Amino acid sequence: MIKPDAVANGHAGKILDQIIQAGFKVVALKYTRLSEEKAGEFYAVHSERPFYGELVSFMSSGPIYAAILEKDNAVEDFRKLIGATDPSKAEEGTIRQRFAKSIDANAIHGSDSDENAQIEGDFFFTAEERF
Ligand code: FUP
Repeated sequence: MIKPDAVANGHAGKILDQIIQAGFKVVALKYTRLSEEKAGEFYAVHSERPFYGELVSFMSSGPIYAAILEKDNAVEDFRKLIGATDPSKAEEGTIRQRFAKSIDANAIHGSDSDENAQIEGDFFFTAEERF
C-alpha cells in the first residue's frame, strides 16, 4: 500500500516507479480509500498496540494505492526497498527515507511474510483483477 501521506504529497508516481525499477512486477493495482472499519480489519494484528487508534484513523484519512507485487524473494527485497518503519532510521535511498516524514505516516506498507501477502492481496483484489 502507498499510504495516504505519500498520495496526498504527490509521491505515488515516484514510489511506483522506484518499485518497478527495482524489478517488481505489478500483478494488481487499485486506487481506493479504506473506511475506518476496513482499516481496523487490515491492521487487526496491531489492535492491542497503543498506536492502533491513530493508525486506523490515519490509514482511512485519504486515498491509497493498493498493489500486489511479484518477484523472487519479494517480501525480503521489498522490505529492503522500503526501509525501516521509522523513516529517521531508514537507509539512504529507501522509499521511506525519501518520502516518509514520521513513524506513523511512513508512506508505504509491505507484507512481512508470504502468508500475510496472500491474506492482504485477498483483502483488496479478486482473481479477475490480477494479471
Ligand atoms: P512495518 O511492517 O514496517 O509497516 O511496521 P509495523 O508492522 O511494526 O507497523 C505497522 C504500522 O503501524 C506502521 F507502518 C506505522 C504504525 N506504527 C506506529 O504508528 N507507531 C509505532 O511505534 C509502530 C508502528
